[in-house]
Amino acid sequence: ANGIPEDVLMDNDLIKDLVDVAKDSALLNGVLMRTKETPNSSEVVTYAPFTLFPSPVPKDTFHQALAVQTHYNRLVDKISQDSSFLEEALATTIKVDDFTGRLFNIYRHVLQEGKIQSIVLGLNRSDYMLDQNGDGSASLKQIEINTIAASFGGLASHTPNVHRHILKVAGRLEDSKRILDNNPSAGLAKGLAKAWELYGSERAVVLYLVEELQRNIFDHRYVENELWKRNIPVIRRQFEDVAKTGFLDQDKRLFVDGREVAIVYFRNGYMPQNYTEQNWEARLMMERSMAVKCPDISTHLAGTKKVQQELARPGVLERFFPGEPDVVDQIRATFAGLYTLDMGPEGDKTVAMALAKPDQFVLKPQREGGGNNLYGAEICQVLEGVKQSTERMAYILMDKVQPRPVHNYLLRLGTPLKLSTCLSELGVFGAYVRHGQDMVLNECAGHLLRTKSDEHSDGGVAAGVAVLDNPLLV
Ligand code: GSH
Repeated sequence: ANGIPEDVLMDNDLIKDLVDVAKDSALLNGVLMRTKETPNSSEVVTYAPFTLFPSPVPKDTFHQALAVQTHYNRLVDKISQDSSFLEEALATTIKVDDFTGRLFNIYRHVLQEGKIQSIVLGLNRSDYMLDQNGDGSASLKQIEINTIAASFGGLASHTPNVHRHILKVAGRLEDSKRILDNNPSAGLAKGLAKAWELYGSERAVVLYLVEELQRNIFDHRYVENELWKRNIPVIRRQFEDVAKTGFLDQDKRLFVDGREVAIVYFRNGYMPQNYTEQNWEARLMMERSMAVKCPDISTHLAGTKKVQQELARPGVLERFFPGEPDVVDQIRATFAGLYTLDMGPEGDKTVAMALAKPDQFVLKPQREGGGNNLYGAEICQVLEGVKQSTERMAYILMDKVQPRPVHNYLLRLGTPLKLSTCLSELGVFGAYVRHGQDMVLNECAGHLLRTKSDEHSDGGVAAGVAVLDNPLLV
């Protein structure tokens, strides 16, 4: 309710005009992406995909999501420091999931050798959907928390002006005033800057570890430019560059291309396809180094689906927040039902439950980047194949969150215009810096609303499924 009225959405002449206005506004406001055809050149670029109109989000759930973020920051940070928890939580997963297993090997290596950097920098994004209740209200339910390469904070800092402008041209000035300011670029940069200052070397650089195809470079550049404004030097390199030119000096300072690295900011390295043997070596070298890693290997592991599921067990949050029942309650209120697929009676129960009502669940492997989850008939197919074997332990099962669909137009280069039935996902950015035992920064760094057609069950903007959006608080 209280979104954009249907008669506006159905006014074809108005919509056609607005679409032209909208695309130009996106370009003028720097909501940009490189193209599929020329992903490594800025000669010809396009608008990043976005919705024609902002989407309604209930005010109270929006504020609930912002308010819980600093608690999530602390939670992720606490998990990252708790080796016995990580060992236990991931014990079964690493037996059957090679990728998590390899990450875990690096983790063990670093633990054994001893961490030498006491500065920790976390930049994450906790993603939610609003589950429809019977009475028409909605509950905030966490989909996942991204502790590595949490993206689109840069572009999200520039979409509010686009929607404001579109709404004004559509004759909806009052709605336009309700679009919130948002500046994750500044919030994420603040975290990077703080960690860089603590590292304490003016010449040392922030290294963006990037992939080969760099369509989303403008999103990176917004945060990067905030750093340059503060005279913090930034370089962009790939795993291959680190492998070829990188080394540690006798104090384990990391050098790449002759530059000392203060921070490695991973915008790559979250998928198995990102790694050759040489890249694994490079990741290990970076993790062993004195450079601040964003995220470090333990924080990366804290973001796995298996950890998410273990946190939902009774008593686990209490273990991380002794004497803070309010914090526990706030975090737990955002949990959807999460179920183990480990071998044994509990996991057997999960299998039976999923097979009986596959449409009510999502089957999640330990993967990032979008498009990996399984729904409906796929759940049955996969589970029938693995249910008797330990392979099932590579997955977790989660309640499927069922948000209320809303009509909107999704604007994406090369996609014909049509009215879509859409679902939205609200992300909240967190930034924190810990120095030894002291949290020296712990902030909510802004939000990201993404919207996709209900024809797709899974996938974000980078995966070509969702588009950028803004909340219209209702
Ligand atoms: N490598 C790209 C970048 O760093 O800009 C994409 C990274 C990526 O896909 N990040 C995921 C994400 O935030 C988390 S691992 N996706 C949001 C989306 O694609 O909508």
